[in-house]
Amino acid sequence: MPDILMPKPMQPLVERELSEKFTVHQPFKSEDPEGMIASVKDDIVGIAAGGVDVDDAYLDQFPNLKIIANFGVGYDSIDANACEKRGVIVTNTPDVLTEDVADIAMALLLSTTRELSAAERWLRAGNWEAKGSFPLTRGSLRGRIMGIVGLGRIGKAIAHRAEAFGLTICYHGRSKQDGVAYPYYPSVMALAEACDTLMLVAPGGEETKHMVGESVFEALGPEGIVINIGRGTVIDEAALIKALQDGTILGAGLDVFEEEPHVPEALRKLENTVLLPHVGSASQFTRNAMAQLVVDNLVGWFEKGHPVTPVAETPFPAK
Ligand code: 8YV
Repeated sequence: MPDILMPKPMQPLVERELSEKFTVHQPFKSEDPEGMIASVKDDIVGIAAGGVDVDDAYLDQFPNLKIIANFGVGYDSIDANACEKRGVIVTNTPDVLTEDVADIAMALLLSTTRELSAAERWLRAGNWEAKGSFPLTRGSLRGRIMGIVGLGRIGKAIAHRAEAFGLTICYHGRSKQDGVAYPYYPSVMALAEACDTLMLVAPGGEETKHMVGESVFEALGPEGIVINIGRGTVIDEAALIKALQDGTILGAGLDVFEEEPHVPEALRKLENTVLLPHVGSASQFTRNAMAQLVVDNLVGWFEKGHPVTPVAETPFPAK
């Protein structure tokens, strides 16, 4: 049976199904994880990766590696170009999480705009009875223009929902998309000038790092709402905290942060934020579907000769 490395714990489904077809090495169960990896490194042909940083130095350890199956649609923790140069295929888990993530994006938008978390805190603290009604919210969805950064599968599912809520949609991405009627803006700055609600669905990595900072917040203006469901690194978090503190924008709803699981205290103290612990895809239904896709990619490669969902940098067949 081919040897698979599982560097960190994954869904029980992955462990169960992989162990039927592969020899699975789980260093986190060993008293000497480093020693265990060193003893099998030449045998490892596949990696089932959840939250593992893969760069050239990491790849150097495994001379016979063929495939890395990532648990997650975002694979910014894996240097896919370095993998491509070595002929190592990278796969991710697209589609199966789209609807759940889009739901959470809308939940964050509603919670942030209508201050639902603060309203609930008000009730739980006994303030409704003691002090009366929760103050009227300055924010409302009515008349809002949503600028989506990253109109991929998840971005489109959010747009679909937002249209049903009566929002006007526009977008920015690497390029204008054929067959998409929403207005396109060639930069985040131009998009921010045209909208008041910024929905960030962009992938992580160097290309998008701190794409949203002080000038973008100023362009959004005092009614501005920022929602981030993609990767925390896309936002300059320090600049966001300042913009929220001084009223440059109205509020922010965040599912992702620059240095998870660390969330700066300044952000946690702000009443005009809604903060979630990266739960976009975190239902049992969706996480099981993602886990199954990790398994299917490894089984597909080793039993049928082709992965199910290779990433763009490592297409199959190779170009
Ligand atoms: C992952 C995510 O499940 O898919 C992604 O890119 O961000 C999440 O859905 C999460 O990173 C895994 O812990």
